[in-house]
Amino acid sequence: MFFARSLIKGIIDVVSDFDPSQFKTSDPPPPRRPLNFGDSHENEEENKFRRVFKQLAGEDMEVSPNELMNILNKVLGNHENLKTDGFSIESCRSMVAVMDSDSTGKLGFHEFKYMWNNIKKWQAIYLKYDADGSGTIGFDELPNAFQAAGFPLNDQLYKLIIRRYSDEHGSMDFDNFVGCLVRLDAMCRAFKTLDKDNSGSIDLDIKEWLQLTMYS
Ligand code: ISA
Ligand code: CA
Ligand code: CA
Ligand code: CA
Ligand code: CA
Repeated sequence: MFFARSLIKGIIDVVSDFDPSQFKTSDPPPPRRPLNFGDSHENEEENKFRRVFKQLAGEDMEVSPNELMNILNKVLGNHENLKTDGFSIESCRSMVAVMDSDSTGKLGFHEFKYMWNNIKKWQAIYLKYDADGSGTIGFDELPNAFQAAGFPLNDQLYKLIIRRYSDEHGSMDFDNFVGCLVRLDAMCRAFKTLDKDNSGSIDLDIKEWLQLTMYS
């Protein structure tokens, strides 16, 4: 009886500690479907993605920063409404580093798929929140766009992000938008993993700090 009561108290504590305004880094669960309905379609999608991945990744079955740059810049060719000066090798090296959870130096199937799905989602947000149709996300459009992407930040952080990722007029183009969100998403996930007791703060020593910041 005591055990049951403390278990229920524990659950209530967890539920009431939950802050819905927290950053949303993980994908929503897949929509419910009746059993055996839509499965073949889903497998077909997955198979198609695997086939494309195999071609992109080549012999080693992993996507290197160079391979990533080529893919992204090729796809950009089909999107004239996204203003960009193209993905640079440096931004692709940084995206691979921050997404490379198994430290192979390249993106495996699941690492790549997670990132691709995010880019797909963020592309739609980019177009929707480019309210003046300029092709870029201006400083006045940025808070709504980032909020829609699951990152309701404060003014100080928006300013810092604009300083780092936007041009001298405060406009962010598409490759910078994606580079910024890949990093923001990954750093939030890293924080959540390290903040095991969900206290909102983490404790790192110098080596852990350098591990986190020097390969990201
Ligand atoms: I760069 C880039 C732009 C758009 C990468 C991916 C996407 C999403 C969709 S799937 C597309 O291929 O057009
Ligand atoms: Ca490869
Ligand atoms: Ca750019
Ligand atoms: Ca990897
Ligand atoms: Ca705009």
